[in-house]
Amino acid sequence: KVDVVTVGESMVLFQPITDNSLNYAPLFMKSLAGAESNVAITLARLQKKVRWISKLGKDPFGDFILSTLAGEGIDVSRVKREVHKNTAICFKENKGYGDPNVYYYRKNSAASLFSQEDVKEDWFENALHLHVTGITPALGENTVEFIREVMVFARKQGLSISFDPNLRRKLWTEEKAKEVLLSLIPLCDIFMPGLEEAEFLLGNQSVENYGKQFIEMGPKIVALKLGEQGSKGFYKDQIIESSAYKVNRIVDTVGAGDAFAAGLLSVLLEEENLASHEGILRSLHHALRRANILGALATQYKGDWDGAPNLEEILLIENEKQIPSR
Ligand code: KDG
Repeated sequence: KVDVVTVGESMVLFQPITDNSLNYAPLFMKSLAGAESNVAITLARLQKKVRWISKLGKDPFGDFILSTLAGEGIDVSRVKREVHKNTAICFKENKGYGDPNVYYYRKNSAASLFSQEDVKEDWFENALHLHVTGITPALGENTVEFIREVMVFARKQGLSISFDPNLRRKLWTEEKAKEVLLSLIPLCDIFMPGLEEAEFLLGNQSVENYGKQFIEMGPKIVALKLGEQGSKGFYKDQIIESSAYKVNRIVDTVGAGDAFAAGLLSVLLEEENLASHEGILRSLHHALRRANILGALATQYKGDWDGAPNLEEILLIENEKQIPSR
């Protein structure tokens, strides 16, 4: 059984070893970025069975991404390697203040070539849930139709679907982003936007109205990420509030939304919790709390996912217990 399938692009991530502008940085460390693989790794650490599907170049960077994800216990058997295409790369600039800057080198990458015809019969074999983001449709000429097909096909196969809009303004025009992201919301069961994304999609409104309007578009559950204010869950006419997990200093905010998504899914996908109305209400509380904790912890380390806790650790944190040192 596979708990979660996720489809999207991963990139090799380079960031200066010490906080510095990219202009003058002399030394870089190499890691892995990609919203969907961030979610995949965090879920795998929480002992969920995860399948990550993508296209990679047949190059050393593709080898690196594949072996890292396989090493985290993720099923990469459906990944396709493209001989004449590159694996995408990106650079993260963290000057030690403000949100980091991300520079992409991903145009015409292997994954940007995804089209409808790539969706394969065996992608969702034995799987319960699909997680996708609004980054994939922004990547290439055919990726809007591709992600739509992925969602429609997964639904036909009986999977539930979560969707994080992950608005990336550098990848497409605001007009196109708004039109496409809004059109994908009715195809998901769990929608998880941030406050800024809600405002981008629906204009300036109250948090309650955002939740209400997204629910009216079709998703069963909406989890609205409110940063330092925690998060709010919407289910039918219920609103569940969850306060933020306090951290002392923020090192790097990139990857926090993905950690949130993994935390939310890891609880909501416990079968018995999604089976009944009471179960959803009960588990939404716990799901939002775990999501808030994981999101906050993701701001404490430099990479997107590198410091993500395992199940044993998150259970101790949830119960306000010390994590013993190894
Ligand atoms: O959510 C974090 C991602 O933004 C980062 O890992 C890179 O996937 C990425 C993207 O396209 O921005």
